[in-house]
Amino acid sequence: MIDGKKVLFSGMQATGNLTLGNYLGALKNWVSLSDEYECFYSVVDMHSITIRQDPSEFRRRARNLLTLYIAAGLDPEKNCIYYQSHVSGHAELAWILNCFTYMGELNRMTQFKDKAAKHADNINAGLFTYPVLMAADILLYQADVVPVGVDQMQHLELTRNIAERFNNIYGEVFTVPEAYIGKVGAKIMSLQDPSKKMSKSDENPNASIYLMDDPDTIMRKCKRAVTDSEGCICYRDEQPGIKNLIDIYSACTGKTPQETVKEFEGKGYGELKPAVGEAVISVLRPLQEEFARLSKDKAYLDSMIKANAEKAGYYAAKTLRKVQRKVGFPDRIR
Ligand code: ATP
Ligand code: LTN
Repeated sequence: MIDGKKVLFSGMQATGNLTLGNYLGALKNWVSLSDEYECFYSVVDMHSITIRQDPSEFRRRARNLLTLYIAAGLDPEKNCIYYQSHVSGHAELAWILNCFTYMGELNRMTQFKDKAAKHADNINAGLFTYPVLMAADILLYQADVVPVGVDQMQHLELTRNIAERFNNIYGEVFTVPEAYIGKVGAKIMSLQDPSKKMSKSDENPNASIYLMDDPDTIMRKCKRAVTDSEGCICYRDEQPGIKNLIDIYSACTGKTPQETVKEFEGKGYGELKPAVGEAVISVLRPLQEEFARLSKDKAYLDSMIKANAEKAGYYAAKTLRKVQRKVGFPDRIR
């Protein structure tokens, strides 16, 4: 608890260009949660170097991601928006938690197996202990809730196990966090293969709408979206392409899928697709404008980055000191 509010932690990696899936499934929910909770939203750049990055490109992407958090509506005066690498407590706690995590547990992580297969030439120790750094992120701020996609549930379960294990040995040190899985836009699928999720690492650019796509590109991608030959605008699993378009339209307009189906009753795909395009354009346009405006305001962004790194550092240090004392590290002489 901070000032009577429950604590929320989440983060995103600055790898690749953000998609509409990232926005509707994550960022948009973050904004809606920011009044209820004391929020920490991190650009988790330390996680990103588990895969080789080009330094200048990486720095640019991380800055863009942080700017996008704010452009999407997260007020940096209320929410702690910061770079993970600016708070050394993440690395320090991760080391301690490494000593409370078993090889067997990490061996079971499916994301590690997937990433190791994808990057067979660079299976580094960081990739293996990635979930421990993630646990440190969350536990450092004593987070009560963690909004994540279903793909991160295994890592969150591990975080809970590590927290409980530590608490069993040393007493109530960590808050054991709960996952928060959003309802709307929980999973946006690829426009080219609706059996796969829309993903920023997809090689086919037509499969994803990127947050920085211009209106013509968005419209073209929506019109080319893979559907079926049923000809009925119905919300059902047998028509995954249409179901996805209904989901996107609903998430962008604030309607329920049922309301959307009603709106398009008796109409054809030729009417649905451009309507989806328009709905997406009207959601992304203000986001892009705000992003462009903020990007130019270097002084403002820098001041927010500095202030929030200090704020995060304050809370991180509090937990870290407690943990260090519990494990028996000697007191500092002041
Ligand atoms: P990558 O392709 O690099 O694996 P990604 O696009 O799958 O990336 P992540 O960085 O893994 O995205 O996830 C960032 C956040 O966006 C997570 O909270 C995740 O659950 C959410 N997210 C990602 N893709 C989608 C999607 N298609 N629909 C809804 N939410 C998504
Ligand atoms: N592993 C997550 C990103 C991430 C995260 C976190 C999410 C790193 N640390 C802490 C929530 C809480 C991902 O790849 N989406």
